[in-house]
Amino acid sequence: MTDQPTRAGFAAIIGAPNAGKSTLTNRMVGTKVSIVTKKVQTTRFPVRGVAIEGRAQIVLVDTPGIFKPRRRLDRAMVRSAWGGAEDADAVVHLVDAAAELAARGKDGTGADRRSHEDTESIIAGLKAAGSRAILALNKVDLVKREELLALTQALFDTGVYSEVFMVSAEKGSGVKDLLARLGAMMPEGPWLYPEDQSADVPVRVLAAEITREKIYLRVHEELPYAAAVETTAFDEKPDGSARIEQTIYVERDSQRPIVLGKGGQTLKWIGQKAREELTELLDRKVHLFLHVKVNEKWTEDRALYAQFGLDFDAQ
Ligand SMILES: Nc1nc2c(ncn2[C@@H]2O[C@H](COP(=O)(O)OP(=O)(O)OP(=O)(O)O)[C@@H](O)[C@H]2O)c(=O)[nH]1
Ligand SMILES: [Mg+2]
Repeated sequence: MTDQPTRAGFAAIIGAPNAGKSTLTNRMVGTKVSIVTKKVQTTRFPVRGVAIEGRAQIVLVDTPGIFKPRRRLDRAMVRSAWGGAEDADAVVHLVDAAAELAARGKDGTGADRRSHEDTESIIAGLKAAGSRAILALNKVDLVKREELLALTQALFDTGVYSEVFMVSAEKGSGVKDLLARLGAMMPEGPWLYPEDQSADVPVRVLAAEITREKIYLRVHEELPYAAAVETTAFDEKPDGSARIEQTIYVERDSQRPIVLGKGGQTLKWIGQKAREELTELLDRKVHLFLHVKVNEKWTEDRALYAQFGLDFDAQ
């Protein structure tokens, strides 16, 4: 064992929105590094999580979903996802097998068809790049084994995949095998991060993401895709606790009362849930202060893009 060389590299996870990329990343890292919701387009910028597999360190790059972009933020997100794939030693194309099967059958919903179209466009992108990816069929806990065979064959026939894995990111099945394969694909070399580091996301950004997840969980029906969270202050107090201030940006006046809720109850819930998770993450007492601001132009704010490492001018 000890005479085996160490390995380290990057594995990008790309796929349509909602395929389960963040769930898979968290599962492989063994702790939560990226937020997960039922909503599409949850992840907005590449998030690095660090997984260890024997002597290999695999830096997983969880990327935003790839879809047909319309707005500036969409374009920046999709660009960053492809950027993550270009720089990687291995690319995993994660496909929601349940949505894909439904879209190919009779009972597919609009969401299934959109997922299918996005998957097709990713295949076209991989073809154009001339790269080979690992196909990972996700959510196999929701589908019948025998249905997977035909789907695997159809996808494999596109010629853009080197191999296929069947996984359930949520339940964990098949994930170990995929991780072992990724470990073997990493180039020989020293590890890129200290052994005990599991994420490479600035803590201010991670703190803002946690609050955004709680907003999505609570008001995802009423507030489609319109909120951003910025950590404006992060101070250590003499007693060892952390004092965090965050601003929640919404696009319209009418969205403010949605986030606040009756008598401020919704915002209180969001703050409480976020604080609980931050307390665990930071392993210390947390004082969290949330402000809600209307900023019609937050999706046109260059500085906010820079904070998340997104390209404001992506085409
Ligand atoms: N049943 C089942 N659900 C899953 C599985 N993996 C993920 N999900 C669910 O799928 C939804 C989307 O998961 P995410 O991990 O946020 O998906 P994503 O690909 O990161 O989505 P975006 O960031 O929006 O592109 C969540 O509700 C997950 O709980 C799985 O293996 N089985
Ligand atoms: Mg995600």
